Amino acid sequence: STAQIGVTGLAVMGSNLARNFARNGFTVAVHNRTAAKTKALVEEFGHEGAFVPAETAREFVAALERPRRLIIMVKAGEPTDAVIREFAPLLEPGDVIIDGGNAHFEDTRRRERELREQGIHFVGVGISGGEEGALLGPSIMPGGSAESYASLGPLLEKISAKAADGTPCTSHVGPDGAGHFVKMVHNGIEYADMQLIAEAYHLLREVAGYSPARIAQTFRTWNEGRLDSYLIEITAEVLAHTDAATGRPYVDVVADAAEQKGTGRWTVQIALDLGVPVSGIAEAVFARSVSGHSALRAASADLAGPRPTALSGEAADAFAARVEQALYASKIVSYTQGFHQIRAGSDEYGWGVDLGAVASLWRGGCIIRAAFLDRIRAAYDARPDLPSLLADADFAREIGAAQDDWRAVLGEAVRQGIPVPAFAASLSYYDALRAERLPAALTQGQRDFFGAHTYRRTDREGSYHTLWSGDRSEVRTD
Ligand code: NBP
Repeated sequence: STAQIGVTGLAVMGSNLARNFARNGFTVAVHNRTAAKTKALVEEFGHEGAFVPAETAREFVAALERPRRLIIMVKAGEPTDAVIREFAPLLEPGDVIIDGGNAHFEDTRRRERELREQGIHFVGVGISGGEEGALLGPSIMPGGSAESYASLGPLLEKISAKAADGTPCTSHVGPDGAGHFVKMVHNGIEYADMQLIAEAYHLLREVAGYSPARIAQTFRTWNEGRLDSYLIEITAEVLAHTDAATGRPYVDVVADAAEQKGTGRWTVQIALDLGVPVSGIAEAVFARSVSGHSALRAASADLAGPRPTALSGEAADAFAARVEQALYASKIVSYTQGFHQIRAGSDEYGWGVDLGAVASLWRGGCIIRAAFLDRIRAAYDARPDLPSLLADADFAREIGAAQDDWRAVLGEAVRQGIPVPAFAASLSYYDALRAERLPAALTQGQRDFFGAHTYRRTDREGSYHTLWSGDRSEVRTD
């Protein structure tokens, strides 16, 4: 047994992760259900480092140093359970099974519990960065026991992305499902970021009247400022791309129906369970859903409404500058909501997640990597109990400075009939939090009227019910 780590599941993610370990000087045992893939990997990339190919599960386990560290990179769901069933009987107490797939954190909690009974550490690890990240350095979000991190952490720190200051983009997130939970919220934030960028593009196209090439240039400029991020960078690349077959902008020949694999949906489902308002993320998930309903859209094409008329010259450029403000302000709200969800999950499951550390490990390698995350980390480092990102003085000041333009952009979008669900949800969240009184008092009255659900008063302790169908006197119910 010579291998420090093993990877089973050699599709694109597993192969690239195995190569990343090998390139970093580790001896890697490699295994795949279909053995031909193992052979192909070693034939093609064997020169990159030390691989130990294994045809059978038994050979694979025998190749690993103890305590064994075995990474599963197969399709999430039942395949992961099938692989665990195959390997667990071959392992010994103290060994570590790592699931690097996109598992639901509830599955990770279950698997961790079951394997703990056998003395095996099960570590659910969120990995972000796609194929390229897996090969060159992803952002890695490991859950599982602190003991398992002591054995696994140094390897992950070696192969992970590094932030600009050299810090590895990985650290122990918390026990059992914490890593996969944080990866899930990462993807929810990714959906929101992408939708906000899409709305900004739509406004620049229809209201500012910019061409895709001009918008690409605008995003490149924004990418030099506070919006500096991977998603803004690739947005500029996509917008600047020309379709070879037609010579038209690529963005004009792609069908406008966005697809999804499910982690954004999970984020919203879990947020509903935890009672966390992630309205921007939810609108981003729904926006993809609306785009894909072609029959519904076709049936609604004749509905009345304004046709956008584009500005020009300085007015267009002034509007574009406002869109940058709206995008930045909405982005602050998305991250506020996402971090709130991580805090709520951490409280619910007793994970003790350090939010500043999460912001830190997202600074490189992952899809939402951005300069902005340094600021979030600083906010939580300064005040680990920060109740909301909007409670941070710097973010509050920035969003306050952006809000006039944010409102102007939304006003224009509404006037011109351009859908901006994520911008609008973000501004409504901001205004709801600042409101001295919300109409929820009326909601409570209605609930008490039809369901005797009771209410609290602003001026006295206790819970009350009004006898709506009687003499409308008030009774105390507690
Ligand atoms: P896939 O998700 O396409 O899975 C293919 C792999 O699963 C192959 O190695 C296949 O073996 C194996 N597999 C299946 Br399917 N059923 C199996 C079973 N019952 N027993 C054993 N092995 C089985 O691969 P991927 O795109 O590389 O993704 C791997 C994981 O990483 C997934 O959970 C994914 O969600 C996650 N992830 C992907 C990305 C990304 O950008 N693609 C990013 C982050 C995380 P075979 O060769 O014998 O069919």
